[in-house]
Amino acid sequence: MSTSAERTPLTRRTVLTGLGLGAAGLLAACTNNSGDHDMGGHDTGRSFGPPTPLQPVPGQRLVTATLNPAPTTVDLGGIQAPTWAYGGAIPGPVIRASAGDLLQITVRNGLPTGTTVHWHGIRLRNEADGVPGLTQAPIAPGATYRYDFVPPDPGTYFFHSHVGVQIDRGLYGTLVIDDPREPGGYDAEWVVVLDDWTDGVGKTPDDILAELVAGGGGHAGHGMGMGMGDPPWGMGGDVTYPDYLVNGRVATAPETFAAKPGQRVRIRLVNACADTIFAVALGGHRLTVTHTDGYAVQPRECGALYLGMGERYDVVVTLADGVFPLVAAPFGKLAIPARALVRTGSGDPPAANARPTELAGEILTHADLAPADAVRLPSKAADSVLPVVLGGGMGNYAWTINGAAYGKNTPLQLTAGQRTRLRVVNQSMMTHPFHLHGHTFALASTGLRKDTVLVRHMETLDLDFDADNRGSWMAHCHNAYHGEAGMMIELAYRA
Ligand SMILES: [Cu+2]
Repeated sequence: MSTSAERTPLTRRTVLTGLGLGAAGLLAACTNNSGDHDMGGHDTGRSFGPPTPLQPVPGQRLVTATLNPAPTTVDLGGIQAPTWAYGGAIPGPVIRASAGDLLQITVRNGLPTGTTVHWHGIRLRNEADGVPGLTQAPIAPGATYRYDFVPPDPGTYFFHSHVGVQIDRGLYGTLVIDDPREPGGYDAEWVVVLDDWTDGVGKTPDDILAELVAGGGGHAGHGMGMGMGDPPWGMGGDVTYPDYLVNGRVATAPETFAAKPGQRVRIRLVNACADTIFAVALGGHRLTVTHTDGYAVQPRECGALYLGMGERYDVVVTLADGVFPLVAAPFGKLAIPARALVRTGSGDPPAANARPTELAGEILTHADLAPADAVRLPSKAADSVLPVVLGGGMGNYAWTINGAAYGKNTPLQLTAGQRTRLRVVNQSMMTHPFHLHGHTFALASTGLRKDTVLVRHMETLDLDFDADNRGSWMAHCHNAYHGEAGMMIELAYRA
């Protein structure tokens, strides 16, 4: 095994395996060359040693947890779904720590294939970022790997597999980083995780990806184009799912949150979907948005908000008296919305397919928000501007950044210490949730701090960040199918 840190020249093999488990599996099916796809497409020509452990420094709190990704059968609410999950349930566990704590998270891989865990939104040390072929080799079946890192920023985050389209199984959970100095000001806190679901009840995510890549999305029968032209996001995803879930439950068997009228509740909303943007509302209530992607915003009231794949929003709501649906309506897809129920009094729940009137009004997007002053990126001119052109379409299911798929496109070069601007230009006809690893950015337009942002079709967004975290990082579309089909790029620091 080579210990060289040098880049290995890209070969056709590297490019193909760089597509990950699903596409590599497809390749194997076509060529009868099983290659290394069982390990999650890790053969990018780089080699990785074991993770470097960290020990707590004096005064630092140590938080440990264990994740057990394994095959299991989950109950979606009367629907049994064989799938892969952390600890036998979806969503996976909530891992909770405070900013500055040392986390040591042990992953015991009970899956029949390689896996990794990515700590989405956390500005962490590169080797703990969980990207196969870029920051580590996949964790082999039966093997154990420990992620040691210190989250610097409080907020609502989540974690998920970064191998292939494993995120579209049940391999996700929530990571809450508390701010010891935050006053709080609410009576209860709920974590609400949204998901689009097929595994075990419809096709597997790997089969869907293989069909999309082989046939072009328009011929794969996955509902391409539904909702085309709807504002503000254009087409509503590539995949039609049998079910949409709130905290792992279908709308006909929802989770019920109990509270008292007049209580103030903080709701941490996480979109763990592979392919679905949701509009979220709590019937009969106004929501006050307080954070997005962990960062405080200037509080903004709304009736409903959009939540893209990989995005998180925190809202505070003062509860009325009765039974109310907390609804997540898939954007641009014909489906029964996902929901939970909020019960503060007597009464019957609304019908499973009821749509709160709030969803018919204005729906908030990131463009309606401004950052809290305390989290603004210090004002500074960009030292470098790097183009990130999102391209491709459903026709041949080729999704690209800067004109080529991941592995064929040229890594973006960062210079340590520079204020860097990513000029994200969406030249495709779909909205893409653009996600940056290892750093968080400020939208140049508003200063809003985020790590994942919805970029509308034909829109340009300038995203500013300080290149202050050395390593090899990924930036990609958080539509799992787009990412695996090539809409990813590496960010590399100059020596
Ligand atoms: Cu995309």
